[in-house]
Amino acid sequence: MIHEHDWAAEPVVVVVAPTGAETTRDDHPGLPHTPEEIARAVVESAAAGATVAHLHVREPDGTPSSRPELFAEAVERIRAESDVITMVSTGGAVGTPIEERLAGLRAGPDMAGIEVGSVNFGEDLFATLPHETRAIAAAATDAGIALEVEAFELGHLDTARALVAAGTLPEPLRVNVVLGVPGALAATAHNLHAMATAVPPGVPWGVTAVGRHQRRMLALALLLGARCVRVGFEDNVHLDRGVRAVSNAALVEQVVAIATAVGRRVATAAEARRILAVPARVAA
Ligand code: KMH
Ligand code: ZN
Repeated sequence: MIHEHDWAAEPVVVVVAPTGAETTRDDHPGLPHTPEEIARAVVESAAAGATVAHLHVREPDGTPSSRPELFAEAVERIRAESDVITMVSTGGAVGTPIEERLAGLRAGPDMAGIEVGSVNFGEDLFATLPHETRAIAAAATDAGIALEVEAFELGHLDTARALVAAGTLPEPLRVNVVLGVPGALAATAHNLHAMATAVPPGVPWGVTAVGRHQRRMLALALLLGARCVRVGFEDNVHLDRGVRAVSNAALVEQVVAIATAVGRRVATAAEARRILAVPARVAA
């Protein structure tokens, strides 16, 4: 829900998604592959203002992976050098089987994404059946991992609400609105507004916009009161048309500049934990 009067009152959480599952080194030669490269990108992004890292892992050759030890190493390295909130993907790559989609949870991250429905994804189907959503929700809840719903369509918000009512998704609900996936919700101002107004009151919502409209969609999200904005090579590798970002951190710098220009302060790590209701970690 959009709160008309407090759009600037809360700082904005900057999320970095450094790798994803679809971007390749043809798209950007600096795409992080190894846990060490992923952690370095996250730590650099943290210095630029990011306080959450949305993580996928790759095999050393860049193949999308869900090996638990790769997730564990990435999470461990990030925690050793920053206070960034770690969030693993349970979406994986298109076609990743559910057992593998659960693998990142074994790394003990602070958060995990969760899909509550299916969409076309380019030429593919990115399928998440109800029993798969239930499996992810149960595994994350058992492990004390906070969940963020990845909403690719308006109906996913309805489903998320129903899952909370049924006790399948624990409260508090958190939502990331995803725009610009070919075959799903397009990156338009109308769609962003429709999604933002459909988020239940009090639920922190963020925006991910895939591709060339990212900057404009995130600028609009900042004005509409989004609590989180996401950048990173998972979604887009360009600062501007034909201008590749030198690093994930450069994309963070750009969105921080946009936030500052429209009067949104960027959240500290402690503020990000408060906004997302993710408890501080107790030192092991
Ligand atoms: N790679 C996409 C098929 C997520 O992380 O939850 C799914 C995805 C969403 O990236
Ligand atoms: Zn992802």
